[in-house]
Amino acid sequence: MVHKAGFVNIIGNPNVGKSTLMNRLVGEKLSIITSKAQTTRHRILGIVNQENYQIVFSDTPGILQPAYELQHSMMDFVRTAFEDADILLYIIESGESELKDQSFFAKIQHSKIPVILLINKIDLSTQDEVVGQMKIWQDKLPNAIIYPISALNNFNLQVVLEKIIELLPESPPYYPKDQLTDKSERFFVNESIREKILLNFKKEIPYAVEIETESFEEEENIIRIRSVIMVERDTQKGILIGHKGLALKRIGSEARIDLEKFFEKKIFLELYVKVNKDWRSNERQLKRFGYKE
Ligand SMILES: Nc1nc2c(ncn2[C@@H]2O[C@H](COP(=O)(O)OP(=O)(O)O)[C@@H](O)[C@H]2O)c(=O)[nH]1
Ligand SMILES: [Mg+2]
Repeated sequence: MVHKAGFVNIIGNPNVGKSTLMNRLVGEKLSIITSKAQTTRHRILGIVNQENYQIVFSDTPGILQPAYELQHSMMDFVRTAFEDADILLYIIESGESELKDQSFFAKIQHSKIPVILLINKIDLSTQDEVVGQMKIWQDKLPNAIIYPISALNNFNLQVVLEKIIELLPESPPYYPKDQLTDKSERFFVNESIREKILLNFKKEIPYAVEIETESFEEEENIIRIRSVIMVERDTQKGILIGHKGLALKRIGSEARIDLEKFFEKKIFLELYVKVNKDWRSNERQLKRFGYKE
């Protein structure tokens, strides 16, 4: 039997639907999704296993011009995704023109590996607009294979998956066949809490937040979790906790509902807030949170 396996790395500007796409292709909510840029901060693997193939998808942060140390690390994750890809999935939003970083676009143009360009969110466009977009992109990236899709509505994703399988190199699997991702249980707890903070707070709070799960204890009928939410300043701590602790309570109960689905078990989630001054610009803190080697 011929076995195929490879790395299929998803890249693109912020907010185009990279995480939605990976979750759909893998069939699990591995990456958090919001309408805000910089929702995804890490490179997250999602592995699809079948008897005769293994696809290792990578979701990556949206491409941006980094302004502080954390964002530099985020772009390092994008860079590594270019280096080990067997297939690039370059995803754009209907109507979008340029990548936020020209050097990344040049890498796509000169890529020696197959590039699949996905024009996403076509549920928001007319048929004529989609046809026009496909023409424009075929000129810009003559070597790319182009598909219009709607990740949200699961439209055309089966066709994309079949193309990926066709293009996969012959190789033994890279990961055990029962493995779904490279991230730990604690990582998904942290991300779930961060998603609720992104959804509940405007402005700078979500960008100043990092979560650390201090304990994760699985018992027969329940998982007991204690996580700390770190912010950069005292004022942010007050906002996160809210009047009579209501804001924090809401984050906790929304995250718990998602985590009970994800782990298929009852969850007890304890949250508290701590100030970790300017962690986003601190090399040592970024290492501690897994943003740097
Ligand atoms: N209308 C529409 N919205 C989408 C589609 N795919 C993703 N979105 C939305 O676009 C936003 C960003 O999605 P996300 O997957 O987090 O994008 P990422 O930043 O590229 O990872 C979210 O609000 C999604 O619900 C789509 O096919 N159609
Ligand atoms: Mg994302």
